[in-house]
Amino acid sequence: MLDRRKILATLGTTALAALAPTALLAAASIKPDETSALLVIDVQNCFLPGGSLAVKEGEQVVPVINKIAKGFANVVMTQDWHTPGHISFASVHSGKKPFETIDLPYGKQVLWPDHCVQGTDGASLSKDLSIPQAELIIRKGFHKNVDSYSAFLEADGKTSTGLAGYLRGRKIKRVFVAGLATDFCVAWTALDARKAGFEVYVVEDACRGIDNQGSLAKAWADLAKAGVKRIQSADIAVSA
Ligand code: VGL
Ligand code: ZN
Repeated sequence: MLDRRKILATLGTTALAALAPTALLAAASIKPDETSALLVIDVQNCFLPGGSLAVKEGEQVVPVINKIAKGFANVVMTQDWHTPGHISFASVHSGKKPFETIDLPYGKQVLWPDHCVQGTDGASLSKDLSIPQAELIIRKGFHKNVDSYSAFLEADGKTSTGLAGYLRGRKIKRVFVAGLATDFCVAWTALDARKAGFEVYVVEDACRGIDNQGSLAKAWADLAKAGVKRIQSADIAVSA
């Protein structure tokens, strides 16, 4: 007959034996290769503390992104890059306030505080990013009458930024998306990357969201439905 201590010991061993290999495998199980690219979305001063459209805890993505970037030979960064008086700014629509919406020819548009105006300090990438190997910086949202959350397609749903062509030309098959904000530019970029045929991962702890009227939960639901994989930075193998 097994006594209580023996049962516990047996359970303990079995539980450990069952769990340990999985736990070990789960750590850093994704190894970026030469067909993988990290997309670092809009880590710009306007979205960081003190910025005009500051994302809560936005600065916390920077060390996480710097760390995972070491695992990638291919890194593309994006910059939200609006004209002065851009159509997405609440300030150009009389009687409208930031975070309200309007209907535009291409659909619903959330209105924002003025942000990421071309050539301003707010539009600069964070000086704390440390990704010297980054190959391309893609700017978006530079047409005055069309917004572009996505790094692939403007909000009219048809004007390409050229990013899909660039990635295909570089033989990239898998993209990892990180940055700001989870529920806008990160999510729209990830969804369009899927539509363009890439395998797509969003690195959750390397992103922060704005969460305007349930937008963060909706974004994660849309991403899951589209087959985008939700991972953590610790899932990515960083050192060779
Ligand atoms: C973004 C709102 C407006 C973003 C850009 O980078 O997520 N959000 N423009
Ligand atoms: Zn913007």
